[in-house]
Amino acid sequence: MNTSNFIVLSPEVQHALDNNLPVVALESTIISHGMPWPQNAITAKSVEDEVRKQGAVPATIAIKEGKCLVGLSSEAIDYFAQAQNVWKVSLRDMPYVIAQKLPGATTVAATMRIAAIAGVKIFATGGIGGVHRGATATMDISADLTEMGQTNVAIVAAGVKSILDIGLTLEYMETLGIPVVTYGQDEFPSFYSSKSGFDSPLRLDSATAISDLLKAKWGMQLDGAVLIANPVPTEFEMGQDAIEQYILNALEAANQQKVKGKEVTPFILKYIADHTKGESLETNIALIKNNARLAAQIAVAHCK
Ligand code: PSU
Ligand code: MN
Repeated sequence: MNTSNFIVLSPEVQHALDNNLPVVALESTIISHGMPWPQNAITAKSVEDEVRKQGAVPATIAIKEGKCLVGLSSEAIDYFAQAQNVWKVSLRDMPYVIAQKLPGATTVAATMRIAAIAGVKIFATGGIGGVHRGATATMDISADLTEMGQTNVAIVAAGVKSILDIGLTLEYMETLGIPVVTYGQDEFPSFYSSKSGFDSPLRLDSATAISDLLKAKWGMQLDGAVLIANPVPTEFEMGQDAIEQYILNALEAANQQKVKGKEVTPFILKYIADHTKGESLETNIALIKNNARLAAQIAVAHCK
């Protein structure tokens, strides 16, 4: 396979790609900047197990010593879960972190790009970045969206967190030509909750139907991502009103502490985790495992 000099596939991922076996990409920002130790390492490994149980190969992606790693060892997961100096790497940070040989955890945007270069088409995560509340003034719009407008990877996520402006995020995805498909329900989910108050633009009810949509999109050279919104399982759902108050408090704290740029999303996520006594963390872990399962089922269907 013709991969770039900057990409290193694990033997397991290399073998799977060489033999057209299903592979699911996983991001590392959620490990280094999205959850506390040790739940982050435990979750990263159990997410990989969920992918394996469905008959696919997990490819967790991160950057180390000048290489984009596609497929991490258990030791490497522990490293990214514990090290204090790991960069949060979106697209604009990639060349610097690679050239300076710094350790980097990849966001949705960076993970997608590396996955696409390696030949991995299906990607599971918790939530994507999007258009922030107040973006009409701050212009804080995640590079995840622009990357989704151009790179051919399907992302399974639990919708969009209401730390973002969900309506504007949906509008922006429409502008970029990104199909938004909710799995198994009509309403677009909002991460902690299966509800958001917004209709999903599209709905499909099986992994095979989703794989067919991917084949039609990319077969028609309609480049870019598909967002597959997978609602959090109801037993782990949090009430929309309860979470809204924490989000408002988090946004207020970010504002007061003058948090800016790439620090905004991790700050808000950490604030919510710290102030919900672990309930949000439990929900987060459950939904990412649920996303890994669906992503693996889509990857399996897509290889047929
Ligand atoms: N939203 C979440 N959980 C996350 C992130 C976003 O609910 O872990 C992470 C992802 O890695 C995402 C990144 O790609 O934050 C977006 O950061 P920014 O808004 O700075 O682009
Ligand atoms: Mn931002």
